[in-house]
Amino acid sequence: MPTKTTHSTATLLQLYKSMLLPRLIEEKMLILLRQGKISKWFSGIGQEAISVGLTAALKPEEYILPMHRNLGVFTTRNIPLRRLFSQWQGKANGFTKGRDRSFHFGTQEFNLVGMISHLGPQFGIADGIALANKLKNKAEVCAVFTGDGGTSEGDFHEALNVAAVWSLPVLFCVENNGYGLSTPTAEQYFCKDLADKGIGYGMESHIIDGNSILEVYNKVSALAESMRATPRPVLLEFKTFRMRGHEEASGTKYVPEDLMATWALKDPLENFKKELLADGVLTAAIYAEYETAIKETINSELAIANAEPAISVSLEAELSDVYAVATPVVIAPSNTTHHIRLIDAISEGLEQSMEAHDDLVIMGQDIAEYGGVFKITDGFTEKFGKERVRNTPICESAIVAAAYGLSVSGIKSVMEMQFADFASTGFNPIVNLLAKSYYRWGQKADIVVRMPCGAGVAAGPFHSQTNESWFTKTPGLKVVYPAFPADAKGLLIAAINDPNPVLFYEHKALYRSIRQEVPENYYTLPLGKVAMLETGNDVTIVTYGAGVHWALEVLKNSPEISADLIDLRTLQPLDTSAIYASVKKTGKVIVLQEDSLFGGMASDLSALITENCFEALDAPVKRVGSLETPIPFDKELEKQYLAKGRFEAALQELLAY
Ligand SMILES: Cc1ncc(C[n+]2csc(CCOP(=O)(O)OP(=O)(O)O)c2C)c(N)n1
Repeated sequence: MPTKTTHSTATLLQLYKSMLLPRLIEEKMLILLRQGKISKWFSGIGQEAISVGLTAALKPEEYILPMHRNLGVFTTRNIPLRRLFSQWQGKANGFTKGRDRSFHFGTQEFNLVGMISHLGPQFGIADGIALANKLKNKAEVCAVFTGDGGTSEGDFHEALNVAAVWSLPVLFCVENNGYGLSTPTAEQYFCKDLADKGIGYGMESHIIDGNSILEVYNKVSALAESMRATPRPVLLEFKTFRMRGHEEASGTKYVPEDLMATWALKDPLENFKKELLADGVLTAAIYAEYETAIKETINSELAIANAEPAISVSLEAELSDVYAVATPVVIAPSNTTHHIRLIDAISEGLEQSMEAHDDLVIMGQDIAEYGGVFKITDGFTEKFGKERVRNTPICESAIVAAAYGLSVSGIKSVMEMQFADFASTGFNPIVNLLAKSYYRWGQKADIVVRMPCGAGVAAGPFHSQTNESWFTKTPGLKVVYPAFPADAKGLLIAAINDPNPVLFYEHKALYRSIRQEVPENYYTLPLGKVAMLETGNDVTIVTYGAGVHWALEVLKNSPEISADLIDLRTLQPLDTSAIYASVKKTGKVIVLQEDSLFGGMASDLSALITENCFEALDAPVKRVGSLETPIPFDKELEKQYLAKGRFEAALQELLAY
């Protein structure tokens, strides 16, 4: 381990200056906060050695995922201060167009991925970035930060586990600063040191004095070098202390004074300064020069940020920045077809996508040699290898976040939820990380989450849900729900080509029961377009998924009903113009969904139709959905639960209105 004497004077002074910069910025920000010029501040005073030492030890191209106390990461990556100041004032020259606050930002320009408030998803993102590095044969590490409080989140455990199983070169950096908001560490975890948690994952871990810049710099430099040569995750616990409140407004009343006094003596900046002065590396004159220069820079950069006008409020800009826009790849279906099941069509679309995108990665539980519980990826490992067809531990949340990490690194991925029901354990990163990413910092989340869903298979409350409405209401997500093999294949290929996060619903009861002629080539169908399956004049039936087949059955048995039958195919974005045109023609509409009725697609469709087609309606919009109960296991109970049994009567009632 190198010591102080093995570093050049230039390196030592650079490390000192790099710590002084965030300290002086913070001191300035605290003044501005008191003057009401900035709104919220999370202080990293006393913890600078960790951010600065680690960032200085890594290469600029290596990704770092900081948290709310890591100003030193941003400054050591040399982000122009004017841009940081603009970010904190919500101005355009920041990194989030005024859409996200203080440290919730990342920038590809500086290889930084910012946090979301939920803390935990950061860890899984680091896994994804490290995986991308491995897949691209890049000898790079990735570092992710958390506080002691964040280590209690399930995401922390999932991400460590995944990184260990996959030997990912991630530095998991825990800044143990004594408190998580007001909660002391004794109420946060029960092991002696947080570093001990590495043992449970078979992971190397180290305790580092987080208030010693040289210890941080030396140990991280050595570890990073070794991890580049031998990729593996390492858990680092930096012992330090939070010298100010959780955020400035919350104070530190609950922190014992003697603890504060003890740690004040361990101030990383002051102690390093003393050492450097004692060794003659730093002199009073050099110090004065640094301080003056940094303060001048802060003031002049702040003046530039202050002079920048407030963000201009544009409705159009807001609405157009929710989804990444890319010219869709349009490939026509071939005339050569074969008669296959829905499940085969999905498998074929996936396989052809793996061929079309040679870096596309599929991740999911039991999807490799076993072929997935539905056998959709059967034979894929032989063809594409285990690196691209990855079995995952049962860690939905970390894998969704890892998929995002792959996307940050420019790699597309498809994640298979074993059952759509289990998306609940990956819910947070889907709705908070993936969905909001493009809007927050222009970073696409190029991910398809496959969702085997639906009832009618006597699978009970936890393997039968069709939970699309958990996601259709979240801006930033696309939701696709095909009912036929040819649609499923073309829409899946389009979803994989789309740069946005897409939830792709596949109904289990249709997997093996619905067959169709399906084009054999690699082709796309447009997202956001309905299919008009039947045309008529008396009523419009709007449905999707299994509902389409229920409606077709009723129409087949009642040829006297003249109906437009609309298969939505995509729920988000929604093809409203096709729906409105039909309703305006027929004057009556029934919306059928498989999910329990309240709060589902049918409710919003009903509201939209009422608002937009009221004058054309000859009857109230009718909604049909399943019962307001969990989904029962017994076949007869399930039959009673499902909307199917009530659809025909509701349709007749509407026609008779
Ligand atoms: C999932 C979630 N729960 C709670 C919070 C509220 N919260 C924000 S930061 C924080 C404390 C974090 O403590 P720690 O990880 O130790 O980091 P520190 O602030 O001490 O640096 C809490 C409770 C949150 N943001 N996200």
